[in-house]
Amino acid sequence: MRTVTRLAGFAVGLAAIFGTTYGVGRVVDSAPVVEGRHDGDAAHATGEHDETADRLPGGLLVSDRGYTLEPVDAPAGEFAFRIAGPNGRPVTRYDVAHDKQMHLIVARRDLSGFRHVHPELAPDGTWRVDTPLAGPGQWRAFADFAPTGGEPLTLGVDVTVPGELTERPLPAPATSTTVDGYTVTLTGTPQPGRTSPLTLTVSRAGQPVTDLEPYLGAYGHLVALRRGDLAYLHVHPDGTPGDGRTRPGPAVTFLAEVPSAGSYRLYLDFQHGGRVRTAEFTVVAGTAPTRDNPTPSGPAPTGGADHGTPGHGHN
Ligand SMILES: [Cu+2]
Repeated sequence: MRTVTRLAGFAVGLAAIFGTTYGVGRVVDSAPVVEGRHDGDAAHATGEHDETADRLPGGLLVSDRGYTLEPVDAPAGEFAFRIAGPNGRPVTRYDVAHDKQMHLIVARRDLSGFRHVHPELAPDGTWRVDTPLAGPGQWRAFADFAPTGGEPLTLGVDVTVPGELTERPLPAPATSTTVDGYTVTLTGTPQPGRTSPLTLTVSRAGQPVTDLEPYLGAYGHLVALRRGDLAYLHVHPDGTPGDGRTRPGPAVTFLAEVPSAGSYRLYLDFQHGGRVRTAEFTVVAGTAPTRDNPTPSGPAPTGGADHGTPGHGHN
C-alpha cells in the first residue's frame, strides 16, 4: 500500500510540475524555459529520476521548507538539538512515524559509526539523547521526523567531534555479513530511478531466524546512505507485522529508491532476543536506465562506478 500511496503522490507532484511549467510559459512567454522543462518532463515520463526537478534525497539540507535543524549546546555525553519551524520557534508537536516522533541517525562522513537512536522531547522543543557520536570525526546527524501539520522531512547537519581520526575505507560490496553471531544475507540490487526490492535474510548458527521481533513497527528498519554526500534514502518495509502475510523472518523485504548509480551503505536494524542489532552492507547501484537501454546492466564492478578511489577496502 505504501508503494501505491507514493506513486499517487508522485502523480500529484507531476501534475504540479506540469502546471508550473505551463504557468511559467504563459507568464514569461519564454520558449527556452519551456523547452528545458519539457526535457525534464520527458525524463519523468520514462521513469528516470531527476533530482533537480523532483525532490532532492533526504538529509542533504540543514533547512528545508521552513524547518531548520539546530544543534544545541549539551553537557558532555549528551546530544541535543531543536527543529526551528517556519515561525522561527522550536517545533513542539510531531506526528508519530515508525513508532516514534523523532528518529536521529548518525554516521561519520566515511560511513562508519552508524547509530539510530530516539531522543526525548522536552516541553521547550529541545530533543536530548545520550550522545550516539562514538568517538572523534566528522559526523553527519540526520533528524527524520514529521512536524504535525507538515510533510515528513529529513534534515542533516555536520557535527565535528575533536580528536585523532583514522578514516576507514568503505568495505567492499558484499551480500553477506555477520553481527553478534547472526548472519544476514542480501538479495536484490538497487536500480536508480525505480523502486527495487531488497531482501535481507537472518540466520544464526546455520538456522533461519523465524521469530524476529517487531522493531519500529516492522521486522526490520533499513537506512541507506549514499557514498560521497551521505544522501539519506527512504526505504520502506514491504509489509508490517500482523498484516496477515508478513512473517517474522527469516526474510525481511524492503522497497528501496536510489537516486543515482554509485555506492551506498545499507544499515539494517533488526530485533531478536530483546536486542536491536545493526547489519551493514555496501552495495553498488547499477547505471540508470535510459530510453536507448531500458534494461540497465547489473551493478558496476568495484572500481567501475567508483573510479579514482582505489582505497576500497578488501577486509
Ligand atoms: Cu528511529
